[in-house]
Amino acid sequence: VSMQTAQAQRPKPNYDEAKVPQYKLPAVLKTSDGRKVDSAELWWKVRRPEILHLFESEVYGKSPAPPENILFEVISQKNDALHGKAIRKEVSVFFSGKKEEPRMDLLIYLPAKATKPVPVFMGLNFYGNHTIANDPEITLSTKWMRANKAKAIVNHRATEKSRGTSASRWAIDEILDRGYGLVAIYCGDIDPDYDDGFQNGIHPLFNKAGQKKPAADEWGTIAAWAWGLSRAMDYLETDDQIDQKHVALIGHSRLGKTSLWAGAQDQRFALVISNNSGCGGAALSRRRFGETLNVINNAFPHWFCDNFNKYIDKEEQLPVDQHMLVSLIAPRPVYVASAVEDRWADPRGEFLSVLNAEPVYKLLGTSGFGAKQMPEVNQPVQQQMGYHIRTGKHDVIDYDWKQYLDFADRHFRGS
Ligand code: GTR
Repeated sequence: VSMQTAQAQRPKPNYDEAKVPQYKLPAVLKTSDGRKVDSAELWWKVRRPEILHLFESEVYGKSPAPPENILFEVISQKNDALHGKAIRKEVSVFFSGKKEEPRMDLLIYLPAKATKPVPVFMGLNFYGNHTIANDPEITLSTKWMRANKAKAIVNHRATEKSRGTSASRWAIDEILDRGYGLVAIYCGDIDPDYDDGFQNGIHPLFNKAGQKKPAADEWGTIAAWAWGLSRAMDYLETDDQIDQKHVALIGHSRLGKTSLWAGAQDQRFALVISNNSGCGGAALSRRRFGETLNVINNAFPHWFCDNFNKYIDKEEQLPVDQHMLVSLIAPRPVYVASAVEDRWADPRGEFLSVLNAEPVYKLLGTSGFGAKQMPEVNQPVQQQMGYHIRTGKHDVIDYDWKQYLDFADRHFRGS
């Protein structure tokens, strides 16, 4: 799709429920050859692989297999970080097996008092690991960042003043007090968030001979970020301070789209959280409410695979919708959160994805969702699937973390 044409035709966002088009969702429990999926076996053997393949080829793009020579190096460890409260480790992951770029850095906090392997939340961040906590000893990222005055980014680089500028999004004290660890990674370590034709970041490492950029069905930036989360999991599996069976993924917004896609593909992630992920995340594309395929693919041409452009203004032709993305996480616990003022992300569309994925959760023998209608504001619903819509804006706040920690307690600790 030529950018100019699509831009010229770009419609105004719709925020009127009455103007949501009539739509029919693709059936999640019917195989491509028309069979009703009425057993777990048919789901695992036929339908789930079909859906996974469709998201790979039409939405996010197919990612490469894990590299053979991945290298991990613990670069720092302190057992009395955060005034004695936490163990802090920094681990570099070298994707090529050589100590050179591309490299991603994991920042790991674990409760200092832990006597056995701890469950962790793992999430990507927007502006570097040094932004997520008020801890002056975190290594300051030197990577490219999107321009942002509030984050004290100067010439696309972090500065000393950038430290802690995203701390409000990470409830670190609460997480540690409740016995969980946190693993943070800057998304730009995996792929910088701008459209450069995939010259930087992880993509070039996997080009075939003569290949200049990913093919139309190969990984975009969201898929690359998701792939990076799986490589972080490869490291966690080697770290005996971490309870590898209880790794929860969390992501906000573009990084919430990413946590869903990572959790869909990699079943080692035990629980998946999408915070305000919106279009291309939890929100149903067919509703065309707030952000649409037209807007997102023009504003961020690098996020999805090129095949996704085929469905701009033709959402009804998509062979999937985002409820099917949620269904790929079944039977593992999944939590989707919305915010009242985040209409751009279509809160109702996010809720409806959970609701329409529930039949798969039920088929696989779980309690499912437990809501038939959108719950009241600030009234979370939590069973195998969780959802809330809270007051306020597009953000991650302590209220959200409180629900995620309760949800993790329920599923990881049976309380
Ligand atoms: C917006 C984009 C959304 C969401 C958001 C974010 O510009 O339209 O899809 O990803 O950015 O990541 O904060």
